[in-house]
Amino acid sequence: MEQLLTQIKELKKEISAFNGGDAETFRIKYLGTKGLVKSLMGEMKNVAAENKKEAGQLLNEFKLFTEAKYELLKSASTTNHQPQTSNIDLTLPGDPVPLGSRHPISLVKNRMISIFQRLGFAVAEGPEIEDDFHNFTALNLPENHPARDMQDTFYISQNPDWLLRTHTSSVQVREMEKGKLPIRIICPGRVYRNETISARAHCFFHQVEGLYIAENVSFADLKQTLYFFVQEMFGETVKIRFRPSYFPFTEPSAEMDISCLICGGEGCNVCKKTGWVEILGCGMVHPNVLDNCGIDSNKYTGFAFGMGIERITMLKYQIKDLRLFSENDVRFLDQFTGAV
Ligand code: 2NL
Repeated sequence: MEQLLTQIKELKKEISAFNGGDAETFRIKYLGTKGLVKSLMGEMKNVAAENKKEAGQLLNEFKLFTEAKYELLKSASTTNHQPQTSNIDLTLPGDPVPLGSRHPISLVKNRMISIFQRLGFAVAEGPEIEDDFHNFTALNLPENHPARDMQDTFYISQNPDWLLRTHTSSVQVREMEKGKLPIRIICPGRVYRNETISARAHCFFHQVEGLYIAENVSFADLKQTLYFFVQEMFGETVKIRFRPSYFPFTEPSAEMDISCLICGGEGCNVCKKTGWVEILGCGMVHPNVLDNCGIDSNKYTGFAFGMGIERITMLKYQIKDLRLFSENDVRFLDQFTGAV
């Protein structure tokens, strides 16, 4: 047993230091049918019965050690002995590496940001998991408003209520709470609503909301800001119109349409023969909202608006199914390589 141990120890040293030839020489010397591993195995019959188990383990471990060295020599020999000449034409262009492209939602979002930045709007961001106050209460939504329903909003917990924000207005509430005026921000980001998924609805989408609060801000400021936006986004010939609407957080409230980009107002399928397509909701910030956020509604007024980035993107690129945005199909995404 003692003798076997010293023998293995010596051989391991020898093997570790082996560099006297190629892998095949090594294999024949140690692992071949007449190799040293085999002959050591043969010694087993001379080991006393009570030591057989331990000796067997030692020999097995030694065999694995030797095989590992052989594998190492084999892989080294394939990398070291490259042929001196080859048929590879080094002047051929390489295989192209697919670079990917910006997602259409990001393209449109970035463009929207840059348009509003030119009007002095800063970008504000906030959490996607919100509390009830910032998502609903501060925005003048009564306790029993249907948007608060489990059917419409994803709740993470109830009492206290934590939820996935249903709009980025919550970010604007957080900005107003900071108390630094005037405020001129846009809030891009992902929002969540509990909807049945279809070509027109999804359980999440992207929004850009805008908020401008200062002294003497008027509806005329709102109209001019949004007119500038659509001209930059869709071209100078685009027309706008406002229709009265209702939101709990604005008064008065309106929906804004643009003249149909497909038929130019003549009437087609996209505009359902009306010549107009709705693109956003807006209004003057409700005094209750200002008060809820600690802003003096006697001194300050403001306007706000909100729009879906998916909707603007679908109009701009004539995309007919909302689900394409979240399916990661490269045949769809590839088409936006180089787009702006
Ligand atoms: C829509 C309509 C709108 C707002 C969002 C807003 C935010 C604050 C105060 C007042 Cl903090 N209003 N946001 C106002 C009117 C409409 O969005 O259809 N969005 C997709």
